[in-house]
Amino acid sequence: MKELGRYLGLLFCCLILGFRVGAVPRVILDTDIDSDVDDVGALAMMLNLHAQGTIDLRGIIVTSDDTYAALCTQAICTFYGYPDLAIGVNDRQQRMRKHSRYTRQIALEFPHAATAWTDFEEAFTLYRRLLRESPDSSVTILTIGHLSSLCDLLRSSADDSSPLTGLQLVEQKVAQWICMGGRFPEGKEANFYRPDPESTLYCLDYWPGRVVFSGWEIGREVRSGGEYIRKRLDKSHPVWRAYELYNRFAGRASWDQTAVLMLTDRATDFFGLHDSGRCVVAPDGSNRWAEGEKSGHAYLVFREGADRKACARWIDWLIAGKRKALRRIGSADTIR
Ligand SMILES: [Ca+2]
Repeated sequence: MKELGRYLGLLFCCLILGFRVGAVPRVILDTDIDSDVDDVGALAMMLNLHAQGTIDLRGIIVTSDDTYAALCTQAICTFYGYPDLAIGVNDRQQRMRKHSRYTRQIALEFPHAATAWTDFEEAFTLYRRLLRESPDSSVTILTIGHLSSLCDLLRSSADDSSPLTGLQLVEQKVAQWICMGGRFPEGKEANFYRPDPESTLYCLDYWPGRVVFSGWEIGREVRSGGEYIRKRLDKSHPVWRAYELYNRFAGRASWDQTAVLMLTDRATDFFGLHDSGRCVVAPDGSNRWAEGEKSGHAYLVFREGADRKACARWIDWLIAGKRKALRRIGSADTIR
């Protein structure tokens, strides 16, 4: 009976996530890894899920104006054994600064191949290449930062790499977009309004497919990155170091990690979807949910009685790589 329940849970997970049964989802992560540490936790989850075969992480778009953000990202990927994972940077950011509590130190303390952010591929070019190389309707784009690079992709024209425009590539290759952004049913959230609300407006106006939003109000209630991470990761681990530098393991809201959790079977333990209507964004980047017909937009809601602490535990386990999340129906994987 318990197995039947798990099977039905997985089936529901696949249905709400729009995955093809049996396929390991190809994922592109788009992160503003700099000011907050939740991007580091999310990246660690992604790399562990990739190593476990739960997802197929194809590349990382770094949408940040921090000089060290992409180098920090490559240092973390290298530590996990993926030194060649494709990384793109958005070079139309207002000129680069360094303002993070951890990116510079991680980049300096941990080995990686690149020597400067200018060594990396342009973000929308990498987006185009990764999409071109993928089967139709196979890619999940997961954004946990602002939407400048995604907007550049959508606006891109046909080029030598593909006769398709960015919009056509998205229509053909992308199964869904999971977006940490916005507040629901209404409010103002940084990924939408800072620093580039125009891109948010453009992406939501022109995105041709399905979007699931993990709003600010979800991650706020899930506190991860505390004592468990301090105790379970070695001090020589870049994720341990980033959390130490950020707030010495005081714990932090899990905005970005709750979006990553949507890639795993555990999502249905905690979340449901509200999908009647659409997300409307104002020019200042604030947003509201307009109730109405189904539009392809949906936002996460907590299930009634959902255990926020259990959700945080799962996130910490996946950050630390101490648990395995299931990827699909029929998998022999089990949760330990
Ligand atoms: Ca972020």
